[in-house]
Amino acid sequence: MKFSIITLFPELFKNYFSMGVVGRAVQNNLVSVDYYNPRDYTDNKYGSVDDKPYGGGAGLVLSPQPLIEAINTAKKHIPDAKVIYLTPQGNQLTQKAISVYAEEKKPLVLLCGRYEGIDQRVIEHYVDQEYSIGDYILSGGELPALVLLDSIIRLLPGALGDAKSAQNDSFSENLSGFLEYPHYTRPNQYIGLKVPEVLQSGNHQQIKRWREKQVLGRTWLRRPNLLECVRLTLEQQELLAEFILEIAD
Ligand code: 4F9
Repeated sequence: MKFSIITLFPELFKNYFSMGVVGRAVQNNLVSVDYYNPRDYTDNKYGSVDDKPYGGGAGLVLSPQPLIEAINTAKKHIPDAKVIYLTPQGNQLTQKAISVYAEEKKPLVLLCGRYEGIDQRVIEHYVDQEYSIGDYILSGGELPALVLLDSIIRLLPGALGDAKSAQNDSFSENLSGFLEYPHYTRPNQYIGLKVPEVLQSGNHQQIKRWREKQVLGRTWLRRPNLLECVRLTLEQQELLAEFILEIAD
């Protein structure tokens, strides 16, 4: 899958693309990444990429010319690419949207803003989709772009060592929007802290039941809004009732 990143700070990305799951995906040619720095596309002699906002106000706005030139260059290399702008004004980025991008494998141009934002004409005429990664303000779109990249790349076939481990994650289609059960590894006792007995029992049916109960209970406790979107089976309702009784003790 091809990604083009439009950023004033390409160096911010390079370490991330050299390590871990994402690094391996690049090494194995599952993913290619190109950078376009608006700084390299300015047509003014000062090489400036930003200017004061029309109408007044604090901060600077990224000028249309260097951004559009960078987008056009990226699109010339990859004509069918979709342009995504990372902004708090965008749609909430969800696992659903991420999995659609990973399945389509269409090339993406990720546009990263800085300062107060980018000229609205770029958004209206050159951006296909706007995404927010949450209701907070960052100093630029680079971290949200990395979040989007990471979440797509790990879903690409062959990116994860263990093909199954993507499937069981919270929010995967598979668990359809529940949180995950808790995980434990050895030792079974550490500074007096114990691993739940059932997980050491070897009884796979009981383990499965306990995990399902934790999935439901944790979602109910921590993210009750997620339960509004699903209809629990009778068995799930029973498990959840059991969880609620157990934490009441
Ligand atoms: C983008 C924050 C997407 C959250 C971009 C400042 C941003 C952001 N989600 N904040 N520039």
